[in-house]
Amino acid sequence: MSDQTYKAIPLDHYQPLPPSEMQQRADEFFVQMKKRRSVRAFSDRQVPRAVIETCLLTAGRAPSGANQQPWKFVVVSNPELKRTIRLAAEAEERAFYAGGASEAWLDALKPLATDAEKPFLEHAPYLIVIFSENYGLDEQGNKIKHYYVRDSVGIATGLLITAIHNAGLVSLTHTPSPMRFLNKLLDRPKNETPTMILVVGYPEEGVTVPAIEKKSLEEIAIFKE
Ligand code: IYR
Repeated sequence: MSDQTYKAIPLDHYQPLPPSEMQQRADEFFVQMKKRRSVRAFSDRQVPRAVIETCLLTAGRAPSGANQQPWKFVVVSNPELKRTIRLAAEAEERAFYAGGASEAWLDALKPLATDAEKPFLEHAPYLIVIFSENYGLDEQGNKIKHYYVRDSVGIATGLLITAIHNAGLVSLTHTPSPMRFLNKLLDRPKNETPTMILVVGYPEEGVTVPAIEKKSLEEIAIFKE
């Protein structure tokens, strides 16, 4: 048990913005984020590793339960390893699409026209495999309980997706189902659970995306004034 509290330090760099500038920045950010789309076909054009590193540092700034930062990002660019992941993911996905998934699930997915073929797992320069640390381990190997793991990793993933978009790259949240095979392929211990593969790179030339709509403000927010 920890018997110490953190030292309190000033909130540095905080500068409130005048409301007009606040609105302008909120608007500009929204304009940028409206352009974010999940892309399912990637070019094999290389991405500088330093950009990925900085985006990961941004993800690592996410708030987390008790500041436990229960995430691990395994960054795969090795072509043979990407191929192995593709083959394993496609095997799972073939079973999923052939009836492993419920009728209702396959029905919900139908408009997106996805299938078991995942060539992007080989074409994209980076696969960021995101693991949740369900519990920690102390020096003696005792389990340390982690709190709000899914929420924390979800927030970090959101920051990562935003950082990648902001850097001018595209991504896809890919969730082969089930995906425990990733522990073995990537040598991760059993306290870590894979939550998704974030596929990162440039879009394939001429790529199309589905004409989906996002909900309106009225549909997603309720104000009690
Ligand atoms: N994991 C499958 C199926 C899939 C599931 C959902 I929910 C999606 O939004 C998209 C796909 C696949 O990647 O094809």
